[in-house]
Amino acid sequence: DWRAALDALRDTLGVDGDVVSEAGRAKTIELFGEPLSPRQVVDRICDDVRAGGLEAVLDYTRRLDGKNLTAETVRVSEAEFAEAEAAADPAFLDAIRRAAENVREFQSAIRHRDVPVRRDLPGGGAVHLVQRYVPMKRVGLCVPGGAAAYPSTLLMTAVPAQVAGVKEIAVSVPPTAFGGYNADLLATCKAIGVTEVFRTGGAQGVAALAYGAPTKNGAGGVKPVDFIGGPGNLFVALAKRRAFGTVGIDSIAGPSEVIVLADETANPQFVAADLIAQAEHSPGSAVLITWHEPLIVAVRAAVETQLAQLSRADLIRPSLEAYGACVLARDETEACELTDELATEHLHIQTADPERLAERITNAGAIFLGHHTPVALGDYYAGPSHVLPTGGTARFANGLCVNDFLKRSSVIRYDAAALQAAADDVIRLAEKEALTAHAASVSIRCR
Ligand code: HSO
Ligand code: ZN
Repeated sequence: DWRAALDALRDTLGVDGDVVSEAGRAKTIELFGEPLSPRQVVDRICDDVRAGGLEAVLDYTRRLDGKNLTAETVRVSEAEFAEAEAAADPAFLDAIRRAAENVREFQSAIRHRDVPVRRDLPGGGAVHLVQRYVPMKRVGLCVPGGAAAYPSTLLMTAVPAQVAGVKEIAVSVPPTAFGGYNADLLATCKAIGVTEVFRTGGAQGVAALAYGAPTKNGAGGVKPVDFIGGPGNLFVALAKRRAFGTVGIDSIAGPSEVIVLADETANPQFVAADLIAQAEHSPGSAVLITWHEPLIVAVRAAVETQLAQLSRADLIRPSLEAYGACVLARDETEACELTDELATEHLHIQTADPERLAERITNAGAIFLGHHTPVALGDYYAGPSHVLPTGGTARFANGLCVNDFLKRSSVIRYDAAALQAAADDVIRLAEKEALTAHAASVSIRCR
């Protein structure tokens, strides 16, 4: 039952955070002396960081990550960046630079620009209106580092913020070999000019960014940010939710998903490779929807042969079995309706005329068209951010982009003649609301 499989995946994030698993029960008794739900754990961590500053962050880093860090070593030093850069493969750094350039180009092109509106009144008088955009001053970005290293996620969050014009970017990454001690990740920071990186994972990392985490003597520590973006595990997601209101956040990212929408022109080997690649995120959901039954048979066979040759098959197979599916739709229309209802993170349309089908889809985080556009291009290289809405939230949420790091203000200016022309209407509206002082603030200017 593929619907159940997809629901199961969407539940793995469990952003509600109220369920206490057996493992969680034991672990929280060990750490906190009582069984706590993930939400309660996050509440406690956030409260402690608010009260205890960096010392509390370092204490949780010791207890949860098993790392003994100090006010000095929690932040990546200049020397560590330089060392990482020297150790990095030059060809890798070249690829990073080209990827960053693609992201920069696309994000610059879609960046909101100030919009002026001028209203010249027939009887004289002018109204100037502007929708003005300014970058946030200081943002925090979460980069995961539990199961794999993600230099690409640094690119896909930091470059959009840079293009927005954000001056201060602080990165929170777990203190792991895949995170804050990963030479490729640190070299990537250096390559794109990100200099403030804290080895603080999980909820304590988010709390430090949201509330600030000063040292006792006030020197160093983490300064609070205005906005926190980027993906993470359940604890990161819950902490972001909790911090929302104190700071802005992007949408909450859960496990990765793809729907491949394909017809008889699709290459079953390509489709199989795409499904397997998404399952590699483990958990990752990979669903084929087609109205051409022979394709399902061919894709299933291709998945088997490809898995037999893959080094990471042990990781991928369980994810495919639990969260993968091939769905036979009656026809193209039913396939599109189903796809739209599922509101997937990635949609890859591998049909004869993918543009035409894409027009029928409202809900999808990113849409990949044609036989030569694997999702990996979007993950690493094309230009749109790979931080995308998951779990069906593409019905209302958007992928991260440069504009998430901008704020808008409306700017309004009337001259005397324009105010005179507007006065009667405004006074009438104010009096209807019985707000006579509002009315007076207009009439006092119009004699
Ligand atoms: N597919 C992930 C992004 C990613 N893939 C990073 C590989 N590295 C979420 O869109
Ligand atoms: Zn991916």
